[in-house]
Amino acid sequence: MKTIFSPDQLLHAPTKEISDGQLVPANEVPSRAEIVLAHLKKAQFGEVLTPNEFSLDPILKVHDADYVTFLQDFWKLWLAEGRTVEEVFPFVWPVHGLRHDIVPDHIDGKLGFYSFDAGSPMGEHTWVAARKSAETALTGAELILSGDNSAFALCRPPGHHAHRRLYGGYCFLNNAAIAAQYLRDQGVAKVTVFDVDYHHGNGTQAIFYDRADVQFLSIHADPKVEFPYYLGHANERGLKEGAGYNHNYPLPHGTAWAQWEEAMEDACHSIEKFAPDVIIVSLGMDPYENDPISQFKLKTDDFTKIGARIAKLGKPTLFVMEGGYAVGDLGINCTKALSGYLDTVKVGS
Ligand code: SP5
Ligand code: ZN
Repeated sequence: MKTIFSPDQLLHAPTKEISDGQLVPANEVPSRAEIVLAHLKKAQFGEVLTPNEFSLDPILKVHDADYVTFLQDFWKLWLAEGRTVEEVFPFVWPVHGLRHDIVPDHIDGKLGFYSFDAGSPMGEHTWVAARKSAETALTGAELILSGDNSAFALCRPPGHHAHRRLYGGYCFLNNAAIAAQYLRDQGVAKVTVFDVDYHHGNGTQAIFYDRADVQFLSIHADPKVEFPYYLGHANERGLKEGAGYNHNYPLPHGTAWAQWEEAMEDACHSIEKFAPDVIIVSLGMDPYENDPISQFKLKTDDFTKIGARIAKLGKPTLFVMEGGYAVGDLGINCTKALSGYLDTVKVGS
């Protein structure tokens, strides 16, 4: 299995984030990608490619043009306002009852308009890194189109919380959604996005919510008690043509393998019924028992089992990295998921 990664993805390097009422050390840091890369190399997992370059078109198929312009320009606007702080945060949002039809000119107004949390630090190089991260996913999609049975897009920053016109949850561009849409535009009829990150993939869900050509399934901590709080309940099943193509598995804090696996079995049956041409896995390693921001209890070997079960679905599969913050164990957990997949594919073929 080939891995795609660009060192430019390391340029987004936040040092702190706002969480639990205070400034705390950032969780979504460059070393996450470096340790995954180091482990894949150590395991001689396969070739590592740098992403191809793309025009903005495949990104603009998923994200609104004004939002993409904001991501490109916010640093300039920040400096123009005389700000010297290196990390950029919003602090005011257009929630219920406030207007959404006029985008403010001021940087602070724009930051809140285009975000849903204060936990996603941005800086001078965030746009370059986020664009490369999306191109990493797109290159993975190209590998699948050219006949590879699987690929690993080592995306960072992650993507699954980003909506068409909102950043949040450390995510700016929705890498998995951009890859899914690209596959559709290249003639792939049906795509499944299967999200195993600890957090609900609210962005991906929202992007495909009214569509029957992209199925979305997510196993995650119950939003009643976990970020992103306002989406990810079991009764969100899709709208219009998309009705029945969205599946959420909210699980309680403390969930360990037996309960997680039960949800995965149900999800896999829905995937089999949908019969996609390609599966995109939003691969978050944060269901891990030692993850600093998660309250699930999966063990390292459980990631092998996740990979193996996905392999049994028997479809071309693009793995797109999402979260996972136990940096010391992230490389091993990610390698386990991918090798669990690959070893099972080999046995089956
Ligand atoms: C891609 C991804 O995994 N994004 C996750 C973003 C989560 N941000 C909110 C974190 C809230 C942490 N609360 C628990 C802190 C334990 N001290
Ligand atoms: Zn997560």
